[in-house]
Amino acid sequence: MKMSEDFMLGASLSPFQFEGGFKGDEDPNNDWWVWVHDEENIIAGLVSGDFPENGPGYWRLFKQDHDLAEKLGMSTLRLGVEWSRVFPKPTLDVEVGVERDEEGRVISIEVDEKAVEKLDELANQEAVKHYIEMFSDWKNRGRKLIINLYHWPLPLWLHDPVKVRKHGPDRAPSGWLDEKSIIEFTKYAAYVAWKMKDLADMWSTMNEPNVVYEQGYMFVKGGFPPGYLSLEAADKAKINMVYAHARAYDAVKKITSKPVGLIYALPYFESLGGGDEALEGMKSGGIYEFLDLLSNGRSIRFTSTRKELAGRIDWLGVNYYSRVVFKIINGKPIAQWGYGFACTPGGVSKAGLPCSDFGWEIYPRGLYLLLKELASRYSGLELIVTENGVSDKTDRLRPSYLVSHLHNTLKAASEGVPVKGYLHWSLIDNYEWAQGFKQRFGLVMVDFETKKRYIRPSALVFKEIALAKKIPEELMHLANIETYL
Ligand code: PGI
Repeated sequence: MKMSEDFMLGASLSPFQFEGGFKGDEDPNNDWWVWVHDEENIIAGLVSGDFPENGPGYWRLFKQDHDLAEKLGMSTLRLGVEWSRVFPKPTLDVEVGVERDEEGRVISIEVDEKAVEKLDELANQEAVKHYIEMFSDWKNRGRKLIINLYHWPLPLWLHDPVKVRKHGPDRAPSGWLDEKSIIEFTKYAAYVAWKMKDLADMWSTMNEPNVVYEQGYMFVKGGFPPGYLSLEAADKAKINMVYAHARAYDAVKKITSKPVGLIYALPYFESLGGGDEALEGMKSGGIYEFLDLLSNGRSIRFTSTRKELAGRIDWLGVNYYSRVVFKIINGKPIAQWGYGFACTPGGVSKAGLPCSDFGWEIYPRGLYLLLKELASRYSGLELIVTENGVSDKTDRLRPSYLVSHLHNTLKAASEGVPVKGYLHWSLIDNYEWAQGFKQRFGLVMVDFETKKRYIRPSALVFKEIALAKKIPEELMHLANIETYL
């Protein structure tokens, strides 16, 4: 199957997971840093005891990694900026014009020139310069760049996750639970857009806000900060993040005409035998509410259309790894063990499909079904697969994982779904959050001791496809994951 001439084929990276690796390059000023170093978290087994400062060292080795990406034929990279590197100290005192409705919701934020100049005085200029150097190095190779502004760590001055875990959100800086985060995020977004506007072909405000509020406040055994169980908190964080995205969207759009989007975690939700209505209800209230609000301003929680949220998304980043399977019991969807994200590491799912080192079922057809579903729900919205990959240390499954998912992406495109690119997660092995270094997602392997990069076979498969601008016939056998059992 052929790719269109301008199809964006490449990889995604994030700051926290890739930058660390060498002494002097650490960024200890964010919640994730404190969280993964916390002794109690380590002893409780909430986090691995691995540290990001022992990571692949992209902050220093970015040229080498861009060489690799170029060699593998990548046209596009999604890179990110770390908020806490740019603003290690509070920006709270920088005045901006905040407008609210009768209910107190933040409907507009004006970050004027004076405010941007103040932010410039507060920013860590060395870090800003370094990001510009990294991004320019990629852009100067004539390639495309997507800049993402937030991939999970929050500056410590906004969020103290250990205090929140121990004492609750009322007695510590509480991150997305505090409405202030909307305003501070907007300042940060405006500032970065102002500094780097010529470098990005596309902008993304956030990576997977849904994972942040779900893992932070609902599935607290997952090892994400602040690990504070409260459905009320999850909902508050969710709403504050919708508003933060919308206000940041407005701020970035004022500075550049480039498309501004959002990256979202989108498993494919499926039920075993019927009950689609119950499942649909759950999807609308859960996974799709955030995106519905940003596209048409509507949600059952509000009585009127939220005009200050509607139309605030130019493109949607789709992070797809696996599915979530439900059985409808007494009219309620109940998630099923043995499928999707809930499988045995290295095993076989109940559907007979292979599972990754992480225990995630490999279900490429879910990506096709998801893209079709998104295209019909958000008609006309441009989509990019911004993450798709597999934890597979030995590269046993990755070649087939890659080809089968790309094949399903191109199949959706050939049927008219506006999917404009496929970015693999990831270029190189990196720091997998609470799991540390044991989950290996790289097309390229990293020896974390020596920081040496070694090309895995799947990287060569990627290269063949990138150079041919299609999946060559000789690789099509890999599109069928079942044959690799
Ligand atoms: O786990 C692989 C990658 C992470 O390394 C990325 O930072 C993150 O954006 N991944 C998988 C997902 N999201 C990302 C899919 C959703 C998910 C998130 C957290 C599933 C389980 C835990």
